[in-house]
Amino acid sequence: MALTRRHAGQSLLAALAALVCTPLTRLSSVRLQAQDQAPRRREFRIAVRNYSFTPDHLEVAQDDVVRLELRGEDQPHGFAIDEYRISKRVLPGQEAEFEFRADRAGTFAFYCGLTADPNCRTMRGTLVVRPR
Ligand SMILES: [Cu+2]
Repeated sequence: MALTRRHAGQSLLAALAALVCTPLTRLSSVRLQAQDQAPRRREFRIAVRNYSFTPDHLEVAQDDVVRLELRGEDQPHGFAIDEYRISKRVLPGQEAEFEFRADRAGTFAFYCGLTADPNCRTMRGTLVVRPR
């Protein structure tokens, strides 16, 4: 009787282990993949002053929703990314905020497109969108 009960107990444990452990392992790897692939929201604050963008290097994953807050600090500037058809004005003492979905992978230049001040041509930065 005692032997049967112990045997039944072991079988029950084995069955529980098979039921609980295996699906959990699979579930957690599925969840990890989902986290890895789910579009995220990314926010960057960029100071625009002295003919430069700070930071001047942004890195996101493809399909992330990217929110940029540009803070103008000295004179009027612009912020443009041709491939994403983004062209914004950044005025001194003001913030320009906007969002876009980074649906194209690659490395893209951003720059100030104002032509009145020749120094604006030196204003450059890079957006890297890693492919999913
Ligand atoms: Cu400028």
